[in-house]
Amino acid sequence: MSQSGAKFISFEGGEGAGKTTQIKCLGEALRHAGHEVVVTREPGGTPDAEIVRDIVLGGEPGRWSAIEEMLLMYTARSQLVRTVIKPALERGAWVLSDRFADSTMVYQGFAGGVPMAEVRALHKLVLGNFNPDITFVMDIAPDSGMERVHSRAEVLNQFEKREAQFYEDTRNAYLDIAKAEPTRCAVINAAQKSQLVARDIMQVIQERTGITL
Ligand code: Z5A
Repeated sequence: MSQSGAKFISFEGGEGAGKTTQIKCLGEALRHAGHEVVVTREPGGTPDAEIVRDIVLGGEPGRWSAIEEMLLMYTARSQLVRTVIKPALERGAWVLSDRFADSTMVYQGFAGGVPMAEVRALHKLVLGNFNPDITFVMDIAPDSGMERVHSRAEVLNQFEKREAQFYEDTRNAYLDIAKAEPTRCAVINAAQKSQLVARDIMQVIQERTGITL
């Protein structure tokens, strides 16, 4: 579906792993190499989906059941894919997404208790076989990631107020997904300095797409 080698790339991982930082860096490198780049995030990425983001991330843990969260995430995702991601790929832009469907599998599935088969069935219903070409799993110990989040001194969202075990579960779930889907996923050591993380990401992009950055 994408034109002239454009790729859909998602960044996944725990809080404070550096996803936003690395998307900025990769986006700049791709633009410098002459590519159009569309950066988006989940939940969010369209005006309506940003409203869903506020609804689903706000408040306290337990405000929504995991199934309710999953439905809200897929409602927002459906519109984002239909109105932003697919059109961008079709005109040859690279799309970099701060989180995508693996987040639902990890947060609402593995950690939230929605059976994997149900998450997969909803994905199939809403998006068919549509998935990122490359997913970077930004791996960092939860304590280190949360330290970065707390040092930003922003208001914490309801996912950032959960018990320590939740963050361990989500980290392990991401690593399990990466192990099961090595062709799509690449695990990146996100605990390194930003420049080294960026170097590892560029290396994977070059190896898997053949472009030079
Ligand atoms: N969620 C869900 O449950 N189900 C779903 O389907 C989807 C999402 C799509 C979105 O939160 C929440 O939604 C998420 C899961 C749930 N749970 N949480 N929390 P969000 O978008 O607000 O938060 P996030 O995705 O976890 O992003 P983040 O906390 O902003 O972290 P980040 O983007 O990975 O990191 P960053 O902003 O690039 O960096 C964080 C800080 O660390 C910042 O001050 C940087 O300057 C610093 N940083 C970055 N890299 C480094 C390195 N390498 N060394 C030192 N310091 C660094």
